[in-house]
Amino acid sequence: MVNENRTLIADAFSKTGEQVELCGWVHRVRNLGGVRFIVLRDRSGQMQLVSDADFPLPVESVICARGTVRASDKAPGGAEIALESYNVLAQAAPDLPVAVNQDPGGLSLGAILDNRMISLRNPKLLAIFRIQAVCVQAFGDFFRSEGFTEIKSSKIIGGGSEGGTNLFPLDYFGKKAYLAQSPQLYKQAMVAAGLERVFEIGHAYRAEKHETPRHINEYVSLDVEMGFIDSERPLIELERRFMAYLFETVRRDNARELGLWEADVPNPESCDAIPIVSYDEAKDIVKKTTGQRVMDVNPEAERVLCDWAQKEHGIAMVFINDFPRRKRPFYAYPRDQKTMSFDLLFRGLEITTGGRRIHEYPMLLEALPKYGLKESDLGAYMDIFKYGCPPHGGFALGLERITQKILGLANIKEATLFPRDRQRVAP
Ligand code: AMO
Repeated sequence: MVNENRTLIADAFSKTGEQVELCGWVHRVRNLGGVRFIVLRDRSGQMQLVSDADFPLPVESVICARGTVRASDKAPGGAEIALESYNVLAQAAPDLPVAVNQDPGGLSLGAILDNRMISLRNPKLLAIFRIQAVCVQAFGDFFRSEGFTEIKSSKIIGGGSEGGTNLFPLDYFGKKAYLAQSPQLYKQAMVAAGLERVFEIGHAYRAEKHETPRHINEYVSLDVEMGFIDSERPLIELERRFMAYLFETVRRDNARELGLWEADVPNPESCDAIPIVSYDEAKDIVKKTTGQRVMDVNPEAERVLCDWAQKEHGIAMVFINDFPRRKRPFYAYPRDQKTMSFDLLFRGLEITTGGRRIHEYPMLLEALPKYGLKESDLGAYMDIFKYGCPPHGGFALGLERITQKILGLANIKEATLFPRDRQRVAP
């Protein structure tokens, strides 16, 4: 029987002199001069159990342990348990494929991902996903408080939403379907349906063949869309406030996890100082800083721009707006030869794309051929505009990229529970 009233390890530290029952995983076992020091781990923390008796269980076995809490200067956290008895809920095999009680810095990414089911038990690796969970929560809380309604749109779609490439085809009862590249068209539909402000947290699929530290084939897209705006500026200001809220929340709720990684988020107040530069200005800044002319804001340019922003504005983040039409999908709202669209870079990486969308039916009809599209390619999407849609826009953040950059992880796959790449569909 499992005692449902067991004490959580984090709470046990303040129960000196009391008898407690803790349940968790055997994290480490040491035998020093006949005394066994067993570190037990649960979701709230770790605690040392001390026993004179033999302790034959392999690490990662799951037990419930009973004993008295006593203060000890030598024990981590200042208290330990004098182990009196325990029962075994599950005995682990002795050949653990990767160590989970050491700094994962010694493991290759391949070893971490090949043994994902076990490597996730490493408290430092698990901490990544505690931070990620707080990011998801902060996103929902912030946008709900701003009057946005959460939606869940289908991930099986009949055609592309971000252009025809990078689509995963699917045999759908003998018909061709695809995995959604983004909820783009659906979030616009829900603004027009009358919700005005919507957000979605869901997977997006990109059949990108390249192998980079910033791409995965399945990622979590944090999407926002809102009506009654007439440029990208209100979206930028909304995202600026969201980023400040996110950093404040992570700093408050993830102090322990940030500590494990020796990482920190930018000062929330400094989000007010994130500069907004146009696409052309961004390229000029790169040229001035490096002496090199760039044709595009490529990954190297993104790093240069964030270093520049850190130096000039005190925060390694930059909004870039005014992207040329050829760089943006058909739905981007034009401003001369440019578009009312933007990206947000954070610590050298694009984490957001957004902008105002074309909402006028005639303008959309005119734009489609420029992107090699016909009205019939978009099917029911066109009804959104044919029958009255407010001016609107939105943006999307990549959850894994935010997590990666908060923690300074070298590869986005480290910030993905079960990453999907060209080689990897399991575990
Ligand atoms: P975009 O395609 O730029 O825009 O994607 C938005 C954000 O999603 C993340 N992202 C990815 N993360 C990991 N691996 C990938 N392969 C990947 N692709 C994208 C990035 C990126 O900034 N519909 C528009 C958004 C909008 O305008 O609202 C879109 O999907 O963080």
